[in-house]
Amino acid sequence: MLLYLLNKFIKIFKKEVTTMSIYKSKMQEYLSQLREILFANGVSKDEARLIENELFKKMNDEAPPRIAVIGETGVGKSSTINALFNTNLPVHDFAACTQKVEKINATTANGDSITIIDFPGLGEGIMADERHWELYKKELPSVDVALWVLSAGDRAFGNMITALRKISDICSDKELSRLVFGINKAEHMSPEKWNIRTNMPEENHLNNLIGFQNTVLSAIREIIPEWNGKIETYSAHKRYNLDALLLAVLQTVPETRRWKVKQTSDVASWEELVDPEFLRLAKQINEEGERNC
Ligand SMILES: Nc1nc2c(ncn2[C@@H]2O[C@H](COP(=O)(O)OP(=O)(O)OP(=O)(O)O)[C@@H](O)[C@H]2O)c(=O)[nH]1
Ligand SMILES: [Mg+2]
Repeated sequence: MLLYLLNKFIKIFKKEVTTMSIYKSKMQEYLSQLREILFANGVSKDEARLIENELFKKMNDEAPPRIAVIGETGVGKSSTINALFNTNLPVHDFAACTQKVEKINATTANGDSITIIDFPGLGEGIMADERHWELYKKELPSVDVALWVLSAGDRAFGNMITALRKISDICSDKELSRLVFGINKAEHMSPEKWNIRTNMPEENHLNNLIGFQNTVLSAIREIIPEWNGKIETYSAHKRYNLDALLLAVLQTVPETRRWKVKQTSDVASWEELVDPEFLRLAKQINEEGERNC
């Protein structure tokens, strides 16, 4: 009976508590309800305390969310993980680098634990691809989110479309709904008008990034029409939009597992690469604008 109650409690709790921020208040609310149920069932105070401790242990022992990073070789999967989580995964400038699945226990800036799985890239060669697909098939069903990384401006959609078709064959609809797409190397988009002072694309560069993201979106929807997930354009090197990318990933963690992570993110900021004089001026203008409102 108690075990049944405990499991039921955990199930309801996880459904209701979708963010860490309401974790504590909800936990208190549920604990007092649980105590009442326990006392009504003749459980003593000491026994109730033991059950509460057991409950906390069970909740905290739950494995952290598992995020897979997938895509073609060289798009910057390992670099993205390094930029997001300050890890030191090997990166290669011209040869395929990651050859086996690397599991990393990382921590977000909020202190939440997360398991990141860096996959070998697709498109390295026929033999390597066969090996890598076996890994994808084995590991993908057990992840909470799969981040598919692409490279901005890469028009060779043929490989992506073949890979996406294959993914849609090996994954269930539920697994497909957990795909997030990240378009990396934003500064490499033509016409490469990256403003070094602001660490942001200039207008025509930004327009092309938006256009490219829409083209990718249409290609995805053609293969997985029911996919309604998130897509973000970013740069691992410039740290541009990394916070939006991490947020998109965390918000895709299934509801029953999301309570393990906060939905806000705080990653290495693009501001660190902005000209300090520009930043000071921008902040000043912003503050003046707020005062005048
Ligand atoms: N310009 C630019 N280059 C990047 C960016 N991110 C990664 N790169 C470069 O892209 C190349 C490949 O990066 P990796 O992180 O090794 O790519 P990967 O997808 O992990 O490659 P595999 O392990 O072979 O699958 C390296 O030369 C990186 O420096 C970025 O944001 N901008
Ligand atoms: Mg790699």
